[in-house]
Amino acid sequence: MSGDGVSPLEVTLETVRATASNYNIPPDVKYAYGTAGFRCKADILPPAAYRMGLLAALRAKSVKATIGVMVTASHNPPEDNGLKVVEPQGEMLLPRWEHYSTQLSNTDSASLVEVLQDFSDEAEVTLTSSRGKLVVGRDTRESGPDIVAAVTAGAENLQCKVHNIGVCTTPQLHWIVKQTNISKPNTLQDYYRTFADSFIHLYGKDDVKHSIKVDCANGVGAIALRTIAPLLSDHIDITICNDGSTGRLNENCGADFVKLMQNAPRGVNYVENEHCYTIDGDADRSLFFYSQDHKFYMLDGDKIATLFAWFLNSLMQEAELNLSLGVVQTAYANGSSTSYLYSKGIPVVCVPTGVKHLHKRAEDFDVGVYFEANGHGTVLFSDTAMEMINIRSVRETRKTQKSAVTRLLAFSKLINTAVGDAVTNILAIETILKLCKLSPASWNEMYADLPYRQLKINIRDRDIIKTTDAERKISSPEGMQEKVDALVSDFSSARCFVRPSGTENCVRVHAECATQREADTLAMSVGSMVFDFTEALYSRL
Ligand code: NG1
Ligand code: ZN
Repeated sequence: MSGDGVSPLEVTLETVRATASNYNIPPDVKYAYGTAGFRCKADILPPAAYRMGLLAALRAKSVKATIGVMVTASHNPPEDNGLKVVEPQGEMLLPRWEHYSTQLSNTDSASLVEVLQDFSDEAEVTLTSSRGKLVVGRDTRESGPDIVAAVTAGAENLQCKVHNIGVCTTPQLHWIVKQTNISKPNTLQDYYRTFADSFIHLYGKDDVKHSIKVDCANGVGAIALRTIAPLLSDHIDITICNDGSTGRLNENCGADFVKLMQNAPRGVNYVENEHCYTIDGDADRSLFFYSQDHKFYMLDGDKIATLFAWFLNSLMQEAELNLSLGVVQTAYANGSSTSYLYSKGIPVVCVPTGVKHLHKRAEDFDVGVYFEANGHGTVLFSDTAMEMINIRSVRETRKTQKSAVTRLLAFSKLINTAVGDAVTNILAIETILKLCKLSPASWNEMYADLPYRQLKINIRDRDIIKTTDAERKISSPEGMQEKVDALVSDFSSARCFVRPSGTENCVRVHAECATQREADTLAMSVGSMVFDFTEALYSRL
């Protein structure tokens, strides 16, 4: 009790009551913690952001560690924003806490204190405990500072210390959170130095300096690349395109645009066989592209996963390391990539969309490569794997084995294992291509992509569609999957699935067929069926 008889808890709750009145939820707004946290129009986000500040503080207290909040809407248009919570080792928020997040973000200001107390009881956290810290970062969106201010207000209301690292990429924030919790160098400067050194060590130096071009989607990736490029300039030249100085974020450029359009981004002048990359608005995805004989080729997340898995598998075999290696994909993975990996004896697992599902499953392997087709992904090395690789790198005396194990160790240091990282993945790809003397065409020819088409269909309420079997089948509304099956059966070798997006207000239809024309036709007919089917349901309501 303080001198006037008011307990510290009462003081805290009173502060929350007072601040919450500045963050009332607008009428008719419903927030949901989806595939990548909250995403919506930026102007309605601050009330959710304030509540997430409270929740993040609770989470930090409950794990007695540093956790993170990243303010970004990744590939969404500039007027959107979003935020997600990062767990102590850099992973995505636990499902139980996602549920708390949705609940708390929809709690009106008057009931906030009560719900907060319920959560703290359930999670066995003392609201006034001073343990745990929060690191907050944001991408380059104009609305970022207001959202960060709202998160900070929430966390500070619960006396949680907030470290605002300002503008950063999503993977940098994840890395900083992880490094902080394992008491390793943890600043943005450390990030650049660590990965630049790892790259230089493994990539080496040639008489001819290679050069690459990167489409930065007019986002934060341009800042990260501009900072790391001078550290690498004796080894590789990086040209930054779409750096945000003229174009709009994610408009006609960026990894999402390139993947969906299957076309080059605007603003990149490239010549035949030049190594080009495109990344997204918060720099956690990357794709490779090049042209040959005036034709555009894009190598997506599946191609990157197979390149990484093939490289690591070869090194593990050469080093005679008895470790498990597997690849985790989603339903969007191109069927050819899965067949290719199987043909190489590499196990493949399919999980629902969203990095959190892939990351978790990849932990089951000693070396787990995970990628979404859109370019999100990384490699995880188990403690056993790292221990074995470290010991062998010191003790191994045979030349071939020693060289393989040394490369494995160096590669593991070039990977941001906290989360998929466009910048470090670009450096890792360039390294593999150089060490293995692979041209873009020889990498691309590892397998031929099956033609596909992905469409976004706007229906009134996307949540009406529920899926099962790693999102490959519709479980509800009843009868809709049968209609998809019937449309698919018109083609000799086709695959198609439908799922509600977790980040945009749409339903995604994905079709894969023997020819592009068939894929386009199938996607369109399934898309219009979905629209008509749901419209008919509404008209009956
Ligand atoms: P949704 O909107 O749930 O499909 C999209 C991507 C995911 C993931 C998240 C997070 C596709 C088909 N989906 O999710 O892979 O990247 O955004 O950014 O690309
Ligand atoms: Zn992203």
